[in-house]
Amino acid sequence: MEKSLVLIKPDAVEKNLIGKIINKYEENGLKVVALKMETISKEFACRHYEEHIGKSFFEPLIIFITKGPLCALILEGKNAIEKIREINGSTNPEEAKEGTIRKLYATNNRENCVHASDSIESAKREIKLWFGDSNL
Ligand code: 3AN
Repeated sequence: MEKSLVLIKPDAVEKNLIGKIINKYEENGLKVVALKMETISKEFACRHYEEHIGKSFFEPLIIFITKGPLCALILEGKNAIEKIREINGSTNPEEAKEGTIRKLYATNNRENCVHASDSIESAKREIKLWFGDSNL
């Protein structure tokens, strides 16, 4: 069993897509084991996206991710990290496969509805950051 940190980003919350997105994960056998809704601070957003500090898209990314409420979840399942990234689709919705969340609902490569941990190491770091040690 593996755990991953997923964010349903402010664009998706704004478009009333929380239910549809969680349904995609659940119907693929993933279990929601923690969930909360929050508007995060710029400081917290910088910690979440620390690997992107200095990149050209960093500043607008921080403005976007802090602009309204988002939904943070821990999902658990077999091969969860890889499975969730397949369900989400490519960062750029134009390149995302048919049926993926980003193909269905994303606007562009910034406003792309969802985030998911990309490795076991980043899942551990992100779960600890968002939900604390006891949820690892
Ligand atoms: P992913 O979320 O698909 O793993 P990352 O980790 O490379 O993508 O990027 C983190 C976030 O930064 C993306 N989800 C997206 O919102 C934003 N982002 C990535 N690349 C770009 C880009 N070229 N232009 C604008 N925003 C980007």
